[in-house]
Amino acid sequence: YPATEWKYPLPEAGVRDGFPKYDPEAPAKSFVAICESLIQECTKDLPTTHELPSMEQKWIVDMLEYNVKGGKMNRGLMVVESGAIILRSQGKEPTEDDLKKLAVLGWCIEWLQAWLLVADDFMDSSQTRRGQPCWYKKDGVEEIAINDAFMIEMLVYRVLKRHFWTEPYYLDLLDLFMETTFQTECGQLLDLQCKNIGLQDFTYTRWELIVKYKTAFYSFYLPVALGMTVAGIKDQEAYDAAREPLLLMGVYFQAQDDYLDAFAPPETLGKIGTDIQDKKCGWLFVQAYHDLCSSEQKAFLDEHYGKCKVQTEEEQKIKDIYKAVGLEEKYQNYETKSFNDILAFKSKVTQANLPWEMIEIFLKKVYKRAK
Ligand code: DMA
Ligand code: MG
Ligand code: MG
Ligand code: MG
Repeated sequence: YPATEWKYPLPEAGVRDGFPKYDPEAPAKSFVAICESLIQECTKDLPTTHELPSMEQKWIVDMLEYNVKGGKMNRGLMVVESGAIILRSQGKEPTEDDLKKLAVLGWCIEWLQAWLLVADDFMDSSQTRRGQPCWYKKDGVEEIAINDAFMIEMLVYRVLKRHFWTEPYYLDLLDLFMETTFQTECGQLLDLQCKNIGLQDFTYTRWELIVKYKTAFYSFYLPVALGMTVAGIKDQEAYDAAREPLLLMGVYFQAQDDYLDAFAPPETLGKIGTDIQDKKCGWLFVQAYHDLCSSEQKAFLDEHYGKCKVQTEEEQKIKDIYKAVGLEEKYQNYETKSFNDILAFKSKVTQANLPWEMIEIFLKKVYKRAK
């Protein structure tokens, strides 16, 4: 192994013995404690293995602390919950180490999301995230944020290597993370290219394509697919059956994100919406522009959408148009419809020998969320 045998400690048995327990009674708190162990573990040897001076080692620790924590941790906790549900459905009560393993994979998604967001905030010219300034906005960070995003991305693979190298499903994990990252990057490209196309091409179909790729795969399919992988599921049909409703859930989740971008108070949301200034092909815009606006309202959008600055009068006027054309009600109806569309997958999922509960608990968590 040209890379692994060189300065890289192979994962020993009991690699997670010193980690705090995952406690199903206090999921969020114990999950965060495991993140702490991971940050220590993946940075402590860098001065010897990678000749990294202590200033840079400290940079990485601080950068991780700043960017991987403070989120809702939905995706990460989903790995543990779905993995545990599947193991139980197979008649195996998850062991302490099973739960730790699932939590480590949960943090791998949270770290994946962290670097995607560091890059996303830079590309979307955002100001705040999770109630604090975006990383690239910090004094002394700026362009270093680009390398930091790549750094977090690769730390995920170092965590995977240390914890899963000897598992029979190690290659499946790598494949899943790499493919999901590529899908997300395709989605981000579709999202970002909107600045180079005309508003008439901001269709509902394009919106669905963007959000399926930029959000649904990594946010909903990946967590459950990881749980299934750890539980030893190899049947391709089972993954296909899980993927369908989970992608729908992801699309619905991004519709919520787009709605909240305009209408949720930034204090609740932890971020200031930028979709109008950024000329995003968002859920609200595609409905308003194509189906609901009068020619006057449409003319206003043509003149100001993607051109006005954040938190200005023009931006407010666009939000007023969204309200005036009845988008709040349309959104409520969309929520109900999505919820029912996802429920309709119950028989397909159970036919693939998967516990329906692993879909249902996440649906209930995201339905009608306010942040
Ligand atoms: C986020 O889309 C997608 C990824 C892959 C990070 P977004 O820009 O709407 O997210 P946010 O509203 O959180 O900036
Ligand atoms: Mg963004
Ligand atoms: Mg974005
Ligand atoms: Mg958004």
